[in-house]
Amino acid sequence: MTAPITEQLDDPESARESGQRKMDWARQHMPIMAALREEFEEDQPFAGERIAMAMHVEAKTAVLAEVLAAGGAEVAMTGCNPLSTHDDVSAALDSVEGVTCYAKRGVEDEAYYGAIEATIAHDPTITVDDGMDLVAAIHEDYPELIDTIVGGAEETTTGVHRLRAMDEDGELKYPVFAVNDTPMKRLFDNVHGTGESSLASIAMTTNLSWAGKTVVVAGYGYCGKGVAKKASGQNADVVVTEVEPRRALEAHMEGYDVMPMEDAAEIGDVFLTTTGNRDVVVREHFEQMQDGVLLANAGHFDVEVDLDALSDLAVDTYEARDGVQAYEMEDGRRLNVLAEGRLVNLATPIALGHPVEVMDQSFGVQAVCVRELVENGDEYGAGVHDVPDRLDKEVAEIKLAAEGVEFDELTDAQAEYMDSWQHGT
Ligand code: RBV
Repeated sequence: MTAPITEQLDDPESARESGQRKMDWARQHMPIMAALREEFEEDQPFAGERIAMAMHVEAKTAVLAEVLAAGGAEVAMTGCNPLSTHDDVSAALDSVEGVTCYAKRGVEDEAYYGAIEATIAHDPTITVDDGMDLVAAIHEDYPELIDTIVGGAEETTTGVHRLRAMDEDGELKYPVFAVNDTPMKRLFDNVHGTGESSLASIAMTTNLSWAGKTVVVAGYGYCGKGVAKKASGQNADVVVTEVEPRRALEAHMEGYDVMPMEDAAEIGDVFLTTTGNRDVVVREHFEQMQDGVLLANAGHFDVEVDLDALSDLAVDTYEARDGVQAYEMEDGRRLNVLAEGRLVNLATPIALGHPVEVMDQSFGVQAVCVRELVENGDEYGAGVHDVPDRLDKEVAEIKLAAEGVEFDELTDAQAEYMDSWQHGT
């Protein structure tokens, strides 16, 4: 089993200082977390709870963990992607009272899963996941813990998708909130967060411009929409590929070129996958691509670009830049893969994840979901649950108050009008 990060680093003290500065910066831009921290410090809602978390271990996530700990929880944290951990933040988090952090960047599978097991060894009463690794590990290897687990919360589209599949098979044995599906998460994090952070990470990693490029966005879900919009805003020509007819039509009506990947492969300069599915860019596409293309993925798992097929086709492969692996084809074309096909906004060497303000919202929803599990957990049966609207609205109201934005309320007559069907012309 993996040891806490402090025991894994040569110089944990300087790592801790650097991580603390990053957390301090994040905190300054997370008014929702600040408000919830104040409430939790006072009420201690999580006293006696043990919360296991598997998320991207960087400064914003660390703020979520410390806020839960400030509310009385014992928190055990690890990563949800081997390349997204910031070791300095991990060390800083490990030194927060009530938190143990096991995440280390770049570890192999054994240490990655060893760290997940280490968090599970804390006998969690609540799980907080980004991608469902904890729920999966507990159900497969530690089912004896399920009885004492109040519930869980899931951050991302792919995790919720997997959980719903598990639920449909009757295999999900405790309640889990679909944090991803709330307006406060999906309309901001998936759209603006993924759009901004993916493009920023690609630009910083390659030092290349968006203007004049043909950018192929695979998938026009919430993430795809964000990426397409931001790329278009940077003066790129955007091509969208889709499998769902209404989304394809939506992209078409937004003014993007919509076509099969087979055709897009020939014209794209940058390929960015956001589908959550596997085998989106494969051998026959690589065969068509131009010299110098960039291949990046913004979906949760590294299965969208078929790297095995790319390796098979390549006569040579080398690190073109930090975070960029070039695959040279027999005819001399070079296809450049960013971040090993993992989440490009989190897994390149310079990646920082989504902007702080966006994660404040997503993690605000996480935090109130954890509070809901503690307060009313027995009202939720095993399975995936939508986050109650009142909780999502609570988070929105905290943010609006912090921004100094006032908004209207329905009058009694308006509320009655909206609830009635008798009123016509
Ligand atoms: N995400 N986290 C960050 N901590 O910087 N950036 C993005 C961060 C989350 C986001 O909410 C998305 O649903 C998930 O990562 C995909 O793994």
